[in-house]
Amino acid sequence: MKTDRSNTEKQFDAHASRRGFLKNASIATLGMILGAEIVFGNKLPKGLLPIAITGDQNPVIPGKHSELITLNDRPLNVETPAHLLDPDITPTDVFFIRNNGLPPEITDASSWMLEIAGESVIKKTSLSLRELKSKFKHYSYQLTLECAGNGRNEFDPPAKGNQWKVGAVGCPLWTGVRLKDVLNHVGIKGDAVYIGYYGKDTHLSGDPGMSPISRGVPISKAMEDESLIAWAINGEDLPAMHGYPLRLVFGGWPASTCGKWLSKIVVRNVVHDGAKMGDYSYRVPKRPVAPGEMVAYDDMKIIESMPVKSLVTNPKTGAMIKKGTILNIRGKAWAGDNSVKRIQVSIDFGSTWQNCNLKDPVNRLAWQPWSTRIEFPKKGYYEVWAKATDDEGRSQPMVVPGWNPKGYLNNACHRIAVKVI
Ligand SMILES: Nc1nc2c(c(=O)[nH]1)N[C@H]1C(S)=C(S)[C@@H](COP(=O)(O)O)O[C@H]1N2
Ligand SMILES: [Mo]
Repeated sequence: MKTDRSNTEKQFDAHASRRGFLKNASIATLGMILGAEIVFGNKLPKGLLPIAITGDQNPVIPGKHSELITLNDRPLNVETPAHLLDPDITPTDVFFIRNNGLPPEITDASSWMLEIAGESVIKKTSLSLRELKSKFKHYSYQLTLECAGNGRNEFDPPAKGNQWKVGAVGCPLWTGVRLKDVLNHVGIKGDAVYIGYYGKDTHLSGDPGMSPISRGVPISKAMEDESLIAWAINGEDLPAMHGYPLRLVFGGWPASTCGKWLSKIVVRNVVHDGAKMGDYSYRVPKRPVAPGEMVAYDDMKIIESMPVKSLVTNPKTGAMIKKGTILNIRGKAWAGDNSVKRIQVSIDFGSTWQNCNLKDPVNRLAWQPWSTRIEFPKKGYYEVWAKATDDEGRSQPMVVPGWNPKGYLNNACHRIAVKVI
């Protein structure tokens, strides 16, 4: 069980370290974080920080909904409250942001090049963005991207890293070309086992020789129909923070595989060994471990398809309902490479479950909208819990599952609070 104390301490630590960095930042830097000049910034009393970036009030991030929750501002990490994920296609202005380094500043993408290299490529090739768009057929898919650390805030002992609650997930419409069409065009050798990506963002240390993240997927995932090199989200160019002008998109796998500001793909004859492919990064123990246990790196494996999970997106937690009203409840469910077969809700803390209506995905690897109607027996406080089951019969656990060193793969049931008055 998690104690209140550890939770409070965690929040305090995160708050203190953020403030520590910001305290030393110039007004110009603070303005850059905000994406707007701080007018009268020179009059801000010493020691006071703009409330829009301390977390005391939501930040104003250009192009983003004001209700998003900022977990870190260097690098920028921002999550979505569950109720904003209610539309079937996630709008760009609510889609979460996860950066490991500092995004590049790209104003002109007309000369953007994508290099395809690595031991298992037949001929090292460079393609311009224009060639990519003109040489290959375009495809659009709705694909679910979820950060592997989504839900990390519930692990005890706490796992270091962004304390994501439920909202590091979304399912926008992506447009681009199939990675397999590009790889087949370039030609890959029979010994290819993995692809890796490199992007144009820079390491937090400022060291130009260090990559903030360079991950990838096995060749089998790379060659799937829905694996895209994308330039558009919801019919528009990718915004700067989501990888303009080009990124990878692999639905159902840790979103860390979806390289942003994509400039190079390597086809490897070994498992890609770029930044954040080893140690505890995006890896979980091969066997169940005790909470807090020191796990040897050799006992860790790379996370592949994400586990079954769901969200209640309507009503918003904290909803007040008049006695006698039937509540129309809605949400989304997804299951990595699998599909969701069943979704149920409980209003009695998991004692009994009611089946919901569940739609098919619009395409493979898109999340599935669900809905039902709930009647509450009397006035009082309730929680609605949602539980999805995938097509192989695996269900979400009611409480946080297997502890792991970095706090990945928490697919515990989502809970919302409802008061019947
Ligand atoms: N180049 C690059 N690509 C990246 C990252 C990054 O820091 N740099 N973050 C990864 C991680 S951990 C996630 S969860 C997703 C987040 O994508 P988004 O910010 O568009 O939501 O991008 C992935 N691709
Ligand atoms: Mo991530």
